[in-house]
Amino acid sequence: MQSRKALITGITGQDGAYLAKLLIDKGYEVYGVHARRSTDALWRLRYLGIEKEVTLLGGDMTDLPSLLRCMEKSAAGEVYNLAAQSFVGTSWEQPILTANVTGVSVVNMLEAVRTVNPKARFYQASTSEMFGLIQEAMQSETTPFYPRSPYGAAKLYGHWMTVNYRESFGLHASSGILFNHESPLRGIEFVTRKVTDAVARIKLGKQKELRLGNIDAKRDWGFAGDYVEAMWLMLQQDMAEDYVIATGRTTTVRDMCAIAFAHVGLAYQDHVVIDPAFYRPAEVDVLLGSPAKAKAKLGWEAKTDLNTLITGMVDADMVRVSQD
Ligand code: NAP
Ligand code: F7E
Repeated sequence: MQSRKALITGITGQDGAYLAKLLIDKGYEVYGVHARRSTDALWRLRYLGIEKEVTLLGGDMTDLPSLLRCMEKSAAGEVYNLAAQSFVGTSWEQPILTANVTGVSVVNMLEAVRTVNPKARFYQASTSEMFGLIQEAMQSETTPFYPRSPYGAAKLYGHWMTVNYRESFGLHASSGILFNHESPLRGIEFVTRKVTDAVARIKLGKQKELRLGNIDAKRDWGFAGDYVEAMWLMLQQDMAEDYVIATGRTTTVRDMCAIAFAHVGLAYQDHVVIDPAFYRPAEVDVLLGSPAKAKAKLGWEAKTDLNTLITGMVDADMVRVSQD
């Protein structure tokens, strides 16, 4: 039997690496769009032991011809569009780049699919940041959107264009509205990893304090490894649809910190310093997702609780920091 072929944009990111591993384990031939960088971007693929098992194709999300070539060379039947400028804080500093890479580029990928293989199934990495200033206490697929950052607004454009290409051209295009998901492979600028890395450094005597912004913000945090399974499940359905992927529980940054510090016998109050430099121009105060549709239609639910997630990230950072 011929192996199934998948193309992942953003393969060097947190989700791209976990998704590539999942697909390889399922017997897929995995291709990734790889934007040239002057520094090493392959550390996550190496961490998961799959650097040699994926085929990287040169390309950039803002360069349609390169995406057309990636579609042709890979002959992919499933396309997972994960590439983005994904850090909310940076989106106020680089709003135009964020609009191009996170928003308009979704249409580049949709056009590449439509041109080269309109039968390919397409996944768009949408986000709970589209709910922003929440319009319902628990956000679901029918909750109105109200983005609060250039990132959220760019993602909302990509989301609606995915819906539009499904309705206009009949593409099998699904949008996963994923709430925050974390792992030891999370970028260091995001709050969970910033905390777990700092906890390890403080415990090992390499750092004294941790400077944070709004620790009263609440997020619905899950494990990235669980969430990539939901992406794959969406593309196995007969009908393309949009799904919220979340745990259904929300926690403050403060309580997440407490878990991380307590794991190594420390109290967060002794080390966390509030620094307004990390406040955002407009905050998303609370997010809480309803995974009811995903459970009913995909049979998906989050397997990893916050305590297991955060303590596992601290353990991984203890190993990393001790080898620095
Ligand atoms: P991430 O770690 O920041 O990865 C982003 C990926 O996009 C990287 O591989 C990056 O490549 C690539 N990329 C950036 N600009 C590019 C360009 N111009 N051309 C080609 N590739 C480019 O993000 P993540 O956490 O894995 O998230 C995956 C996707 O899900 C993103 O679209 C994100 O916005 C969305 N999302 C994430 C979450 C979450 O909680 N993690 C929740 C909802 C939605 P380099 O490594 O070379 O920079
Ligand atoms: O912030 C607060 C911050 O940067 C979480 C991305 O993957 O998830 C992510 O976006 C909260 C915010 O993630 C610091 O103000 C306090 O309220 O970890 P974060 P995010 O902004 O929720 C969504 C779903 C995505 O789609 C995005 O791509 O934590 N916070 N102090 C801080 N945040 C950071 N980064 N650093 C601080 O010092």
